[in-house]
Amino acid sequence: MPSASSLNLYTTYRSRFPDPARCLLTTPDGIAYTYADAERESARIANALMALGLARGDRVSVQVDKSPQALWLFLGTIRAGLVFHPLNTAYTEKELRYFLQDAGSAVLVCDSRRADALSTLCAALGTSHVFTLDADGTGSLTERLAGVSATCVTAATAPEDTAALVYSSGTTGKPKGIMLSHDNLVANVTTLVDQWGFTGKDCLLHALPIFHVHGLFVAIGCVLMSGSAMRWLRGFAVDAVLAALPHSTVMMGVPTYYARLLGNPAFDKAVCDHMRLFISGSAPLLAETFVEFEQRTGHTILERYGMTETGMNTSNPLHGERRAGTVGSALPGVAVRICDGQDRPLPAGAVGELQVKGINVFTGYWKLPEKTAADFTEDGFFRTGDQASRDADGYVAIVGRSKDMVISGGLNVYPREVEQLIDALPGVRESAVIGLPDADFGEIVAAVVVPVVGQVVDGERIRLALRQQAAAFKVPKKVFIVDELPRNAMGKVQKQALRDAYRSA
Ligand code: MCA
Repeated sequence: MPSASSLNLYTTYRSRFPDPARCLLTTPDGIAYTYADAERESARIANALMALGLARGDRVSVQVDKSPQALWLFLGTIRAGLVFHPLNTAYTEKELRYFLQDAGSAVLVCDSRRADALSTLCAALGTSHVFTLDADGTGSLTERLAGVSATCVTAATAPEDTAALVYSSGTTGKPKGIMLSHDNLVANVTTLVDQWGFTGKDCLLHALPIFHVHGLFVAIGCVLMSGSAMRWLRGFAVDAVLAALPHSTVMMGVPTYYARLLGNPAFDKAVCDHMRLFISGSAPLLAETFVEFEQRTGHTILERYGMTETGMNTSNPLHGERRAGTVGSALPGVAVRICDGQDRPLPAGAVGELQVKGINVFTGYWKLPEKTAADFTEDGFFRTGDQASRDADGYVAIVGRSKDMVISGGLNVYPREVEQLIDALPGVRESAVIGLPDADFGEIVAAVVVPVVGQVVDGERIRLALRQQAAAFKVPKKVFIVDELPRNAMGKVQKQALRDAYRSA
């Protein structure tokens, strides 16, 4: 039996489930799944995983397309007391090798098209179990569930036990595993449901991928914790969103979604008639988008701010003024401060590093205690690396980043990782990767490349070579070939000079 100090994310979701016959999700093909389906199918997956003889805390790595079965897999992994390790479907085999090895995965679930190549990789890495799960819900995982009991006792996990391991790249170019505990995820989603007014009457339009914090723990979490329903789209497509909006009440998205909707004249007040809330995050929402959206639909987008390490930290209010260019104020239970270089809090209006503290903040980087220690202050605040200011009313505005990072369409890209790949290509002496403004993605990744003297390199070839090694969202959309990079007196590449030079290229 669970002890008094146990807390499992699934059990918490389950405690808020409505009548089991209520609809949980409707697929793009119009197939409806109920809360009873979620309970039954996740139990079968939990039982099948436990039957493998895995130990509590073992990592289940998952690189699959969005499907209801993928959601049952997430829930089943949590119920079994295992650690869910979601992977972007865009990752190449080279990237997967790193993730599986670093995570020490016990299980990999992947698409059947990649099964042969990844089974060989897993055999080499010691990942004992490989299953397939395709977008249509078929695969060896589903076959394995035949005859497996549809009831299970959810594992009693401690609040600080890791529920999910989510990787994010870093300034050194090596992705880091972010350990999110049951406690972190429960605390954050409980706050969000309350702050954003989710009830069983809501229907969330879900177009996000489910391998990131935004689409999984925030969007699906709010639905499960409020007993509401969702309409699923496989990905973001304007026509499909326009068709789903009249049947939905809430939408969550990255700014690119809202910019693309505004690009279609059919997106107007009438199509949003049934909606109560549009939420934006994962990247800065341009004030122009906020204003145009309001003029076109009568809705003000609610912008909030979070990170994989912390879940959501601040939010504009459900009731009250939503201010363009701000991410709102600290969520209940989250302490937010703006500090100088010595971790001293600054007064209202001053720009400094945004630091956060609360149960929402992750327990640490996987196998990187020194990196974890360096990213927290002595008094336990997490250094976000974002530069921000807070006004006298508590509204926070993110004004820049101290980390060298590009956010493209809501996905973080670390230049160092891309530079290392480019620099290893034949004929390349060195490179600098920067973010350039883009109307669709917010920012795009661009590379400025210096060839070895006497050699010729071609931008398109560089893109093609990178495409073999890295997910497409990391591949520079633009490549500029130059004779040398601008450097300061210390020899450091002046990225701001490059951004200024190529801004309008
Ligand atoms: C796809 N591509 C991209 C991106 N996505 N390039 C740059 N940035 C991107 N975000 C590439 C593709 O690989 C392809 O390249 C080309 O662009 C078009 O591919 P397609 O599949 O058509 O992509 P898309 O439909 O245009 O996708 C753009 C998107 C998608 C809809 C904005 O990236 C998306 O859904 N982003 C959401 C990401 C998200 O969930 N972030 C949350 C992280 P090629 O032509 O070369 O093949 S969680 C987080 O940030 C924190 C916690 C928070 O606060 O939420």
